[in-house]
Amino acid sequence: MMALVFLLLLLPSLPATVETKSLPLQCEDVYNEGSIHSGVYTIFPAGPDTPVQVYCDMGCEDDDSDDGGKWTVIQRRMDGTLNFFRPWNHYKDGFGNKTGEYWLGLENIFLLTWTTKYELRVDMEDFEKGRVHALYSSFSVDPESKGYELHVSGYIDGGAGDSMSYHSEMKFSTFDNDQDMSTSNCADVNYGGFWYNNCLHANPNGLYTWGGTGSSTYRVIWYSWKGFSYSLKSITMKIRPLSLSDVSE
Ligand SMILES: [Ca+2]
Repeated sequence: MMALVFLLLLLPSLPATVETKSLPLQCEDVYNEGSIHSGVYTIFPAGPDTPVQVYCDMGCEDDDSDDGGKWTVIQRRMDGTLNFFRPWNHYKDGFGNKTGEYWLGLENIFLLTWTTKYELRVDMEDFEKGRVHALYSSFSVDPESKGYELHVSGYIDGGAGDSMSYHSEMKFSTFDNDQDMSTSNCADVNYGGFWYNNCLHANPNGLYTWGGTGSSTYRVIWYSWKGFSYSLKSITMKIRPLSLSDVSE
């Protein structure tokens, strides 16, 4: 009797398991299926009907190879060619070109991180060939009903200092959806969309200004490395299921 009940419970779930098995959820799956080179791939964070293009940083092709690769890039600035001063629905759905500058989209980031433990690595570069990073052993984003609230912790220094913890437990804000802790509209004042607090220590989606001087937090800021005026040459936010970090490095 028990065996029969078990079989009946098991049977309906079998076809679905087989059907979705080969669809990569994120870049680690892409890598494990044999695509070991960095580039643009299709992933399926929300299931088979909603393919999403993403840049996969597989490592081992540049001097950042020590980070283990298999990263899903959720945000990238590199040349200032894309406008990041955008409304809520753009940040929710994602925008940009996956071969260049882009934002993956809050809904996709939420779908990836709400069931599996992820780590976050932020790579950045200045205009004097300086390269640093910040690693966080825990990264997740709540559903839209909770304002896509950010949870980031477990900072590990890579020379950049910790400018993300200030943004943890914050909801996401855009100029048309102020969910920050300031009486002002942080997204509007700082030309971006982010998990603004009151307002920021990091502004990866701010205005790209090729360096800069004077206190101007609206630039592409990572305060603990370059202060509140210097706009970074490049910044990349990338995530990976946490279990992988145990076997790499
Ligand atoms: Ca506000």
